[in-house]
Amino acid sequence: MKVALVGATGMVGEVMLKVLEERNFPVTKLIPVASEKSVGKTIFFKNEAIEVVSMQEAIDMQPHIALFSAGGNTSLEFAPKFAAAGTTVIDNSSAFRMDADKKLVVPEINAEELTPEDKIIANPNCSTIQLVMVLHPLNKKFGLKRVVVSTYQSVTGTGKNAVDQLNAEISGDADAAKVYPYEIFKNALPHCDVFAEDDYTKEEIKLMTEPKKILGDDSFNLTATAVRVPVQGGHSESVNIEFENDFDIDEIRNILSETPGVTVLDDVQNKIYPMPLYADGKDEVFVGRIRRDRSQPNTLNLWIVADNLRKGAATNAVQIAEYLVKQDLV
Ligand code: 2RA
Repeated sequence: MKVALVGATGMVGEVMLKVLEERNFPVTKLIPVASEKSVGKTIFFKNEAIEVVSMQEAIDMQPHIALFSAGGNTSLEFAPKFAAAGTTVIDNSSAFRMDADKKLVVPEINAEELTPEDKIIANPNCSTIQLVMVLHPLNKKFGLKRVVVSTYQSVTGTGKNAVDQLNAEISGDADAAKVYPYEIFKNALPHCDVFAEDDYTKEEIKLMTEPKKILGDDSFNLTATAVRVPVQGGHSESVNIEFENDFDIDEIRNILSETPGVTVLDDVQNKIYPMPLYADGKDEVFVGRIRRDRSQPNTLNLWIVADNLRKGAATNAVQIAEYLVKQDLV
């Protein structure tokens, strides 16, 4: 497979390279693509130094698959050009996620929707992916009525500059470059992405819309608050779920334990619960603190943690590519 990687020098792009190697994806030629200023730089893949090329050079090489993680504007401009040249694009930006004619895919949930005609496939937002991996099996069994999610999101979700800001603030560098409107160290910012309509942020709107498309179910209500915290290993989410039907806690645990890609870490007496410190570098979605919400019937509280750069972005995208290859869709 000829695989283009657009955004190869970014934080997610670097993880995509690592995941492609780890999973031994059948790459016959890797085509790293980055902004004009990075053309000519070298990246390493399978111990081989490969030169970064321009977008047009990559399109002209007609890759089978192009993995994009270079921002929405780049995706909007160049994903259609790759697709027109016959390449199947898997885009990690928000550019196409809610387009009616584009598929929004978490392979464990809805990969079977994919067809050879899907030339631009959207990779969901990181905080969405970990949420729906848990909601999907529970929705099938008990029916979702209302979901309230509060996130505690890693600075890695904003990119390298945000990680640099945090580390500079920790080391007391008064001149640290500011990515966020305030200091992030010793702080929590209820401000992920930009504010849109109704004083919700775009991150919260993604969390309130993408899950319904992925689950193929808009019968339930969903509200979200997204918060940035000085963490690097992954995103955490506190989730309150009201079901249409009652449930048994042990049955909840069993269902989640048997869900591919989900790992239950839930033994509070022994201080076992999901944490970004543990999730960092792993592909599983970890769930714990599973307990009944006694304030109302048929309602559950739980805690979900996942590495937002891996299952939240790079691994999910590569899993989509694996599905395309396995089903001969590319
Ligand atoms: C964030 N989910 O965490 C967004 C984009 N990666 O900032």
